[in-house]
Amino acid sequence: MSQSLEKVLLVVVQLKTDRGTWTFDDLMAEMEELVNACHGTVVEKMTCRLEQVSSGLYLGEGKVKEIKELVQANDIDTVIINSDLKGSQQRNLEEEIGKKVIDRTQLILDIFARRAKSVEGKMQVELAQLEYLLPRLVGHGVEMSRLGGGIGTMGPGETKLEVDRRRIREKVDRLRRELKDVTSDRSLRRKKRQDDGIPLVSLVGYTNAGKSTLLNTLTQAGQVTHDGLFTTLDSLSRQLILPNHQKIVLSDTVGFLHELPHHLIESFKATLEETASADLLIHVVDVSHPKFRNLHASVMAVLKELDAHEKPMITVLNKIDRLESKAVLRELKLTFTNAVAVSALSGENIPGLLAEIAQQLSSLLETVEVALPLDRMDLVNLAHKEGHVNVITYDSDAVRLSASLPKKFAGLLQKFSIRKR
Ligand SMILES: Nc1nc2c(ncn2[C@@H]2O[C@H](COP(=O)(O)OP(=O)(O)OP(=O)(O)O)[C@@H](O)[C@H]2O)c(=O)[nH]1
Ligand SMILES: [Mg+2]
Repeated sequence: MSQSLEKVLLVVVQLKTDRGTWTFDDLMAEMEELVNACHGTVVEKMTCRLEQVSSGLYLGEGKVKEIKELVQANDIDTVIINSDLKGSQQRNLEEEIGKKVIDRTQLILDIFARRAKSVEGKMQVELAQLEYLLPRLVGHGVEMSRLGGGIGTMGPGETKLEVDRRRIREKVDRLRRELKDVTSDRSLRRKKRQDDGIPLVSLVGYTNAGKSTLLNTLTQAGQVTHDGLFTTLDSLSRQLILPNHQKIVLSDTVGFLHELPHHLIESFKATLEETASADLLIHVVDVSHPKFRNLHASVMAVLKELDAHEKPMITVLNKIDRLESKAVLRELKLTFTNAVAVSALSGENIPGLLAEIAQQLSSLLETVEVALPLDRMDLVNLAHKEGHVNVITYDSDAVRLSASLPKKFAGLLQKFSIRKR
């Protein structure tokens, strides 16, 4: 059954104090994409430059009146403002306008709630939603009572609202604990992989940059891709063998957004930190986006917050099939760290990217030349299993081989080295 689209009035506010490279048009375009991702349709748009925020209504009274008129004239269901509103401001606006008013964080949380599939993803979103709700829980006590209540739960003198707050705090604590368990399972697996010397390579980038498409092209992972924001929320990892026979694990995860709400960064921290713990980051940039430099900068800002901005990084200049002229790429290759231009969709220059990944990871491999005693076939098998055997000869006294191996395994063979030091 098709759901009718909610009619939205989009209000894009820029504060006098906002500096930066995002224009009204840029902000509007991104907000529109966010609304589309929520099955809303933008029927009216409004911009507003604010000298200062009004504590009661956030916007000036004149603007609120204008909004009210537009809402009535166009039968609008919802007003969405690209700012962070205090609970009281949101309520006051709703009272004035007579319709639902939503801020940017709530809009993004809503998209995340629609998209989360895995148990962990759902828990992370719920945590972010509850933390968003807590400070806003004023006078909504009656509605919240559905969540809990019951005989014996209300302490003497405690108001309904305090009970609701306490219940939510308890739920937040419980979610945090449960998330920790889920996460520690995964970090154990990651640690095992890293102990095995298999490098972890993480795809990072702005939402819609083409990370999942690239994962699919490189590994046939079958990850869902879509032209819209926040298609992927749950991480997915796949093994990949590079042309130099090195095994790596490549992982795709949630995309970033300019000024990603703090609650989301906090509750997705485990996922994001795992991404950041990679041996190599592949930063996918959609160079066909008119403002791709802004998007690149936003991703770098989130990476900085995760303390991962100085990790080894390859910049993938993606969607080059959409460029009218490729002349711009020459300059971009000089501007961005270890840049490789590709089309994840058509496969153009994927070999170039694979070579760059191998190059960046080469320091994790070691080449050994050894003469292994005949009773150490276990080490011959190890070399085959964990690395790449370049040359092997079976002599009457020893098995001589040259192989590239992750450093840990190379160390095990080293005592049989025949290379002169
Ligand atoms: N023309 C063209 N389109 C591409 C290319 N790479 C990805 N796309 C398209 O861009 C859109 C987004 O791709 P995804 O792979 O879903 O992007 P993502 O980075 O995983 O996005 P999120 O999961 O939302 O963070 C899809 O419609 C893809 O088909 C490319 O090289 N060329
Ligand atoms: Mg994706």
